[in-house]
Amino acid sequence: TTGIPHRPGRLPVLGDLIGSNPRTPLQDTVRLGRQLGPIFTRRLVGIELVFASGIDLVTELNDEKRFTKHVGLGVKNLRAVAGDGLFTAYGTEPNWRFAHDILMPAFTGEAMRGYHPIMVEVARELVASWDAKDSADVSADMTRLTLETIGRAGFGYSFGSFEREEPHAFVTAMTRALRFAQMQGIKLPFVRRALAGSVRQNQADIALMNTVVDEVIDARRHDGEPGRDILGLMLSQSHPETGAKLDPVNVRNQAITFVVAGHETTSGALSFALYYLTRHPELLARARAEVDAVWGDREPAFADVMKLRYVRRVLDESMRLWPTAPGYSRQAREDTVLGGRYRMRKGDWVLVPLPLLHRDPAAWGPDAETFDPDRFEPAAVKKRPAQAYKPFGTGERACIGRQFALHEAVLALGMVLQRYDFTPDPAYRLKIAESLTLKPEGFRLGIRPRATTG
Ligand code: MNH
Repeated sequence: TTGIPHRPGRLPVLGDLIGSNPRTPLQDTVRLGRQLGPIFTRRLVGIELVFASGIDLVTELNDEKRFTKHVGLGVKNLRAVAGDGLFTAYGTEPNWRFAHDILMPAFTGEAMRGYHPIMVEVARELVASWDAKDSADVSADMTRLTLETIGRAGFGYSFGSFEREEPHAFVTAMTRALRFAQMQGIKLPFVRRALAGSVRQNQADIALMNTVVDEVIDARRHDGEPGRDILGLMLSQSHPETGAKLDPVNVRNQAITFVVAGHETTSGALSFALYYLTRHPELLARARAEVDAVWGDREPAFADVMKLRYVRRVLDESMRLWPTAPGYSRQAREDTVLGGRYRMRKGDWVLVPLPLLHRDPAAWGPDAETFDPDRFEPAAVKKRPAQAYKPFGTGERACIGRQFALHEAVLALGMVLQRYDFTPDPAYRLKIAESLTLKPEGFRLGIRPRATTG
């Protein structure tokens, strides 16, 4: 890492700890990266991280022949909760490809057609809940929508998200277990002591998650038909060569993985989209005009959803500025040299902070910080480097749920634009909460059914 820029004034023991806030590691990295350029390092308590965010370096890192996903740092800590589930599996673990092959049919266009009525039903519940109030905590309600959607569409299980004020016990346990897992990566003495005090709570949380998942699986087993959703495929499909089925522990790990990976990210994307639309009334008017022209006041059929090209671009552009899964890591398959200068041994790895890649002026031009959905018009996309936009990751380990998330998000955004006028709080300044994912914090909107519709 010699020769790679870092924060000026790095200290011998504390490294770059000064100026870094444990609650905003990603936003700190973005701020630093703006000063330091396309590759830089941060040293934090005993570990030195390398970040590469320039389009040329990322284009190299995304080359699957030279690099592959690195399961380390935050992702590795999650193995305490999600084990060998798809997201946290090592590339060398046989269960990764096995589960990937079994689950691919749950994410085809045909599969989306099957999920569509369920997604509409959940969006209808969001609308019903908004009809009953005059303002909404946007991130909280989008999380209700996305959690409910993955539960019902993927597993035939309802968390009852719109019926309750407090989160479902599963969600409380999951959130706490994820936080515990993340903290295990922090070697500071006071953090270690705090963790030691919550070991029992953590055991109880994991036990509760396992119990819920096992109940969902048992209910499906007694149903007779396994079905073609995520759960059904995991229970019924066997390996084409060996005839083996996914082992029960892996099925549990996948269930937890899909609930975690399948809701926070989509929820954040919807929330950022509503934030940007309500900040730019002229763009909101364009998006709504599209909904009115394409859907009228009807509920959308499956094929109507992706006809909302502009609404889709609003989501694309929101995930450009704030990709809700804000980065990924890449490790060298063999000894190599990155960017013609930086020597990497086999296994050495680099982080890709997506908000920086997505604002690199070399790929996006001098106005890269401006919100402008027209960047995603086909002609504009064609002019950009292929690797400039990666909100769903890259290569073989890219997001399996991309189509699912986009169908769900375009549908839900279309339905709320169709039905509501919004009054944003002019005093609100975008504040971003970081957990595994990013979402706007404290973002409320006034909501009122439009005069022209029911
Ligand atoms: Mn998703 C992997 C972003 C929605 C299930 N997802 C990834 C990765 C990114 C990502 C980035 C790659 C991470 C890495 O390289 O380490 N995912 C998103 C975003 C959204 C999203 C921005 C919504 C917007 N993801 C979803 C949904 C599901 C899902 C919805 C499930 C229904 N994602 C996954 C799984 C993986 C993944 C599973 C791991 C895939 C693998 O490694 O095989």
